[in-house]
Amino acid sequence: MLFDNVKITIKAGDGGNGSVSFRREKYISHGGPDGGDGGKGGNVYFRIDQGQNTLTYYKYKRKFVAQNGGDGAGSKFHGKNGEDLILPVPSGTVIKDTKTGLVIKDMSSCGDFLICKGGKGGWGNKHFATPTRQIPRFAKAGIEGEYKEVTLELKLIADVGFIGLPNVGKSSLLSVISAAKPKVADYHFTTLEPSIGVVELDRERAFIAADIPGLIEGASLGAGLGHEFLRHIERCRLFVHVVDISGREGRDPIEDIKIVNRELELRDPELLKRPQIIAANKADLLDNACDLSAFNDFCKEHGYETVLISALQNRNIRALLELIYKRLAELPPIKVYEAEYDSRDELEQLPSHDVTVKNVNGVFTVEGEWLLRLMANINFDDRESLMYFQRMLRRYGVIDALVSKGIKDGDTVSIYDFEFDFVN
Ligand SMILES: Nc1nc2c(ncn2[C@@H]2O[C@H](COP(=O)(O)OP(=O)(O)OP(=O)(O)O)[C@@H](O)[C@H]2O)c(=O)[nH]1
Ligand SMILES: [Mg+2]
Repeated sequence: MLFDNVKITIKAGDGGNGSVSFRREKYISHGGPDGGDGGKGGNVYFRIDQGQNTLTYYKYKRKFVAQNGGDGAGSKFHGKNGEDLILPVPSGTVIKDTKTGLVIKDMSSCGDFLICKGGKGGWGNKHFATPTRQIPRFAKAGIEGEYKEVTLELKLIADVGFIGLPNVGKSSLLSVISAAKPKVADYHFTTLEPSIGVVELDRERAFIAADIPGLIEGASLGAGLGHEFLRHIERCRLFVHVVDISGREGRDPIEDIKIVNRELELRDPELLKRPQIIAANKADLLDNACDLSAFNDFCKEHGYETVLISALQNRNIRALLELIYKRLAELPPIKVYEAEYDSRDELEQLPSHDVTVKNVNGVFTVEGEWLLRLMANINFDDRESLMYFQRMLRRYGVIDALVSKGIKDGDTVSIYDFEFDFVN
């Protein structure tokens, strides 16, 4: 069984804690604070691995956790940064948020994608000495790494998908036009997982073709293997519908085309609108007296271009490839799924936006679980990100809470490892 859909959980590393420490040396009576910062938690990235065609990597392991940052220590010792974690996926993997089903990222042709950001290390007390606070006996805890539950769905990347009933010669065709070596045999469901091949017409012209397991009646409802694999033709720009024109198995090619098309339509009516070229295979088995007029009329009526081929004898294959290439050139590029998911929505879904505000010697400290989530996504060196942070503080009542505690302009606000002067 092809492994092409899996739910996993991912957690980036937590930031290490800042340290509380004071310089203690002989002959130095009042050494200042020298507690170092915690290290940053490791990030988690997805990376395309061209060598993989399935999600088998995730078959037995479903939880992935990056390393935490180390704690800071005295003498300004900075905690060690947690190592990043790289999760390999085959090209064409669509990452979705498990809860909402929204697309986070389509890993079809991109560099590494940061899925969970490691938490920042907490500041050691060396940062907190001010003229009015010379002996800071506190440091900041590291910020938690991001956590996500995601679903990985493989949707292969191919220009052309070979569809058709079992045993009609889809794999045979792929094996004669590309270097792919799918298994070919004279029984139904020889192909159990999609295979992909690069088809080169000449040096400049090439396309990618995918051979999927045979579809049968009821495939869209789960019969046979088909429905599992319909997902893999969703991105194809063009279908080559392979039929056994010889009727060797006592079948009628017209009926066969109808059956497969009905399954496409049941899966998604859009699939039926996609252009199809009919490859009437096994032409070598036809005798000269054979009448194909009904078949030709049917194809004409439905606007299907047809090529009579023999994969076995390599007959007319070139003509088929030229036609495929010509049609592809007229079609839009392969679909890439747009991201629908905004990590900022996550904030809204959190069950609570409560905060506790304390006035500790004139410094207003604010704490709250959700703030850690928010801060994990803020780049404090970036003005826009910072403005977003301020808006969220206002939206979720942090500013009001500070005011009700009696804060005045110019007072210091401390939110985990971030401090600023209050201005309302
Ligand atoms: N005579 C003849 N036999 C062919 C031709 N193409 C394929 N075959 C035979 O038909 C049988 C099925 O071929 P496959 O390529 O495995 O068919 P498939 O459509 O991939 O089948 P599934 O993977 O089971 O869906 C094999 O025995 C092939 O040798 C052809 O052009 N002529
Ligand atoms: Mg096959």
